[in-house]
Amino acid sequence: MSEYEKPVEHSYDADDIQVLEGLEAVRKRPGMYIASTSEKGLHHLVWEIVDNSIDEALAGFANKITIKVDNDNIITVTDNGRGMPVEIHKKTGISTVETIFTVLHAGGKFGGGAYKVSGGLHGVGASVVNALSEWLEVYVRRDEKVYYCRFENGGKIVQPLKEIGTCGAEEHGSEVRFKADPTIFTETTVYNHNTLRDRIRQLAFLNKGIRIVYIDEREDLNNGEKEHDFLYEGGIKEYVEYLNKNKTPIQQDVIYVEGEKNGIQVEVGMQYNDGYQPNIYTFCNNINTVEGGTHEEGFRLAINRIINRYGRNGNFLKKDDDNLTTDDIKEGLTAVISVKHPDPQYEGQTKTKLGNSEVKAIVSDILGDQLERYLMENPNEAKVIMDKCIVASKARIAAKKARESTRRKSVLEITSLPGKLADCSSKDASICEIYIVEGDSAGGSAKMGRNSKFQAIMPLRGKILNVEKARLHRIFENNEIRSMITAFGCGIGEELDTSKLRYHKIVIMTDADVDGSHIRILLLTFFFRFLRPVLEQGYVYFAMPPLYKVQKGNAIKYAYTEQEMTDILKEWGDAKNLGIQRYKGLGEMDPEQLWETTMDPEVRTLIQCTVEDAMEADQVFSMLMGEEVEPRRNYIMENAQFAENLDI
Ligand code: 0RA
Repeated sequence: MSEYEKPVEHSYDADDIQVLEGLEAVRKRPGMYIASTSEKGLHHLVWEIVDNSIDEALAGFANKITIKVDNDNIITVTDNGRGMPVEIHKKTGISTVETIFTVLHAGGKFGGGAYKVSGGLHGVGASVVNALSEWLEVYVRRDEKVYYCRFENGGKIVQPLKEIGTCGAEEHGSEVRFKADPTIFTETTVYNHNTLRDRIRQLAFLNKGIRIVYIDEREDLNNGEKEHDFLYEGGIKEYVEYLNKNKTPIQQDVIYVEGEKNGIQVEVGMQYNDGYQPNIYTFCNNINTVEGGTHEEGFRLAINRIINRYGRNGNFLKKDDDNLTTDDIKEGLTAVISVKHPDPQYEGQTKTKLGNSEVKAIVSDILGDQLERYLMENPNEAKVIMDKCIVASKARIAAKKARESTRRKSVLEITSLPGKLADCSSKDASICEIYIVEGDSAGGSAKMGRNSKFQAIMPLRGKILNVEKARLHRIFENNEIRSMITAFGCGIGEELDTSKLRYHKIVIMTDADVDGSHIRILLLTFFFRFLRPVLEQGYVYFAMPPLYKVQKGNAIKYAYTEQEMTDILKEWGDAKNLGIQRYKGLGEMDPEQLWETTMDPEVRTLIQCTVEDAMEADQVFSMLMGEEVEPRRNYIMENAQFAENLDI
């Protein structure tokens, strides 16, 4: 029961006081009503007001909403709906407009008409915004009249609703202007342009046919984007196209499904791209339900049932084949699932998991029927989808087999270690090191020069697999990668267990040249994607081989950087009687030199690799493999030699 419905035992004045106490409670504990009083909560205010206009539009009375932020960070939200009701409200004795902005939870259910679709999660009502504003004004255009009221200081009425003029009959609608109270929002009262823009765009996708205009007058903050005009007649069909914009769809069109049952509206858009990641977003009443819930369950149920049934009937799946798993079906699938529910129940850690149990069957039935019909009516598209899912399932099965064969079963099975690995004799991981060495000849020197008690050597040959482009099972098929995984002994991905790691130092030893650094990028990318905890826990290092050897008589010095070289030359004077050798690669060093310069723990320098290093490598990689042509071309021009070795 909302507060204004409580039995009225007091006089009109007492009611008035009760209203003020309500808003005062909001100011005392804003955290109970909005997300926070930080930047997030500030933006929350905007969504509270916008939600009301979206409800008016969803009820069929408005088709345009404008959201403006001006130089003083004043927000103005305008719609072309019926205009908020201006007559005296029976229960409060004041105008309905004022009631909306002063009585907690009074948003919506007045006339008992349409339910409140929008918001819901934080649908605490416009009164909360008023309570947390320095001032707030409302203009109503209705029946050819313009009405106005104003509140200050956290919702205290300073101008009760009054008629201030006339307007054309077609100029109906509501306008709310407010300035967030800086004594409440102490961190900031400055809105983030991109936050507003992205959510407004999303609202336009989720509510097809509603035109939402976003105006940001703040020249220094608006990225040069003063105005956005969002209108998507296709709704989430266009949302899915937008999400797949930088990808390569393998289907002509987005599969779009909509339906309604028991007052619950369901909309689903889906389209496959040639990638491997699923991109599935779910919403209830325009809220992104990031924890999923019953609508997502219904979606999974439907795609699983229908794709497998179609696969069997169409003989894509043979008699002995297992069913496709949901993961097989989701590979490369971009989908948006949106439901609108009159009484949503949210669960989960962050209250973003839809809990209403009836939704599961409703989504499953509506999507199932229409998806099946789509596949029947579009056999070419259906074939593309089936082929994609079947390839995914084959890859999954192959990857599982490969994982099983690379998994170190027990210490006794030492014979299964890769042939090219020269293992160390110690089994104490805390002192063991493995050198990943570029090239066979350097590998040979390292094997001879090492201390075989605790140093293992693993030479890498030839082109290393490009993990970004390769599908999972291709990664496991690659010999260099398999050898590394087997040697490390800790498994990878979900099954990774660093307590099983056989070496507490994994040392990447490459030439100090461009190719060497590129091999490092490839290795780091692989570690970043599949062995991240190993990186995070500090087990990965770079060896630092010298650039120069300088000899004067019997004395030898090594220079590891150009600066060190300059220093040595300064110290030893004229170069005429110095023997200077510039190392072009590790292979030029004999075993003793390699030991005494790069591998001997007493003198060597190891650089511990950080996750940031790996992240950067990963980004270079993504850039090389990604869609953007320009940066890739520049990079290839600058690194032509390396690029030849990469199949991009
Ligand atoms: C007429 C009746 C009701 C609300 C509105 C108009 C209305 C409210 C807002 C809020 C922002 N813009 C608006 N435009 C119109 C009451 C609705 C009900 O009780 O269901």
